[in-house]
Amino acid sequence: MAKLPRSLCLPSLVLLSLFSLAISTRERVPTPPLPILPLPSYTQLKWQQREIIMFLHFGVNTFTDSEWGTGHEDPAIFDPVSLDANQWVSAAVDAGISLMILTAKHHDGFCLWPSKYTDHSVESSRWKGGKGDVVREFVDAAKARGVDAGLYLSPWDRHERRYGDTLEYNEYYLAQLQELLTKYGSVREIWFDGAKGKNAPNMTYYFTEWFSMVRELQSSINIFSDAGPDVRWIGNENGSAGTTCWATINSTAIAIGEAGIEGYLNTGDPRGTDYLPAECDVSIRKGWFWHKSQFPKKLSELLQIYYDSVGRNCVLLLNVPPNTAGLLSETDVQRLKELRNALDTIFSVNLAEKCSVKASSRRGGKDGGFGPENVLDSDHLWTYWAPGDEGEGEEDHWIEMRGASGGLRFNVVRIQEAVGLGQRIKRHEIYVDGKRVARGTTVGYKRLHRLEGGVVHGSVVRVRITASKGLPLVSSIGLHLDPFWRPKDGNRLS
Ligand code: OTN
Repeated sequence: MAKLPRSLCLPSLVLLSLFSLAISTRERVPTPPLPILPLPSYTQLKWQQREIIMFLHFGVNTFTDSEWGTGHEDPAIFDPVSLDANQWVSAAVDAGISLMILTAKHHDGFCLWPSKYTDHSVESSRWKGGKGDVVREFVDAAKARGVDAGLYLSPWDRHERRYGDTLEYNEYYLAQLQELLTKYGSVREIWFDGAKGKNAPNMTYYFTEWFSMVRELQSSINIFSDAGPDVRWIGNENGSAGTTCWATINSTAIAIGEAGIEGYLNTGDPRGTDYLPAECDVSIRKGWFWHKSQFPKKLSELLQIYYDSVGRNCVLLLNVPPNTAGLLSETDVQRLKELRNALDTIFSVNLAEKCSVKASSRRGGKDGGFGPENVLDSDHLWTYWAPGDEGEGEEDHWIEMRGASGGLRFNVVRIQEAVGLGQRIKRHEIYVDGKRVARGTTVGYKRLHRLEGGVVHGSVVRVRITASKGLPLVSSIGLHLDPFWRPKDGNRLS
């Protein structure tokens, strides 16, 4: 073999050793943990990060002071003379809401758009002389402010004479679905309500055909119904998820409109084969539609609902009903602003950010890229702490934040999982200076603990993961001070 000239020997040897070092180092860089199925889709993750979505129940019920219309209402009663969808959207934007869902047709069958398939619509109303289109004004106002639009199309229709004839009504319903999903631009959520009166004619809905049409016509949409396929119902209308709440569930065990599954919907299933996160729908008032005699919930109630929904791995679908003028009532708009201001006051400061952080172990060692410092950055999904595999089998994994001198004062702990790789944590505990201050089961996209004992003052906060499916992957931890929290017997802020 030809000998290398001396002048070339040294650089080549250096290069060779660097190359072999690179190879060996590369071999030491850990691969990310394998995902644990089932996993969320891109549209589900985008939906989950919205946290709060606005529901808008509006229609003939607004003018009859009722919740379920009979289907015999005279369209002439519909006349929201001051309707301004821009006002609805401004209220949503000011509340930090990025998606709004309008009831295009509720159970009474009255359509808020000039459907070609029925005269029971705005076209027969006094509003704008029958030339108006509420859906059009809604989607245009939303688009103008960069807010996404969703639509609700009630399967149950108390006006349509075809209802009860399975083939004819499904064809009618598909025709209306096609109108809404082809004429009004991008629709990001379609809402199939399973509500139906006890005496309603029995009929079969062609959900498979409905869903495939939705998929064909709207590429970035999430489909809501009790049983998904993208978003499930939480099983109640008071905005409260289970303290254990899995995004996973077996969709074969649930059906739209089925009674008796509310508990299963509320908690999900750790062995669920489908990733089907839950939406907690609740109204800012007592009713879904606007009633003159009603008023918005107190801020304290709405905050608790936020903790019991968004703080339990769900999305809050908060209904704000337009009134007979076609506007959101000022009291409701003001309450929404108070809610946003309160949430910003609580969560805009994370006391953990100034802490030093360590963990029971880390995947790939110091430079592996999966260290506990990842829970303090602004990415709540894709950067995360991963324990080392050597942690497998040990009684638990833990991550610890140590405050600067003077200690930490907080009454809320926020924990988030990297759910893009599957929801994993089954049980966890929180300690301050060695004393347990909270414990829980699931975490998911987000788990919020409002500490029962009120404000705690300490230096070392340890989050222990005492059971999980595979390795727990914690993407974010927050320590917050909620001045609105009034624990039953804990110490209060003021
Ligand atoms: O009177 N109801 O129909 C009713 C009362 C309490 C809770 C729910 C309902 S209907 C229920 O609404 C859900 C959304 O809030 C889902 O659409 C369910 O399918 C429907 O049955």
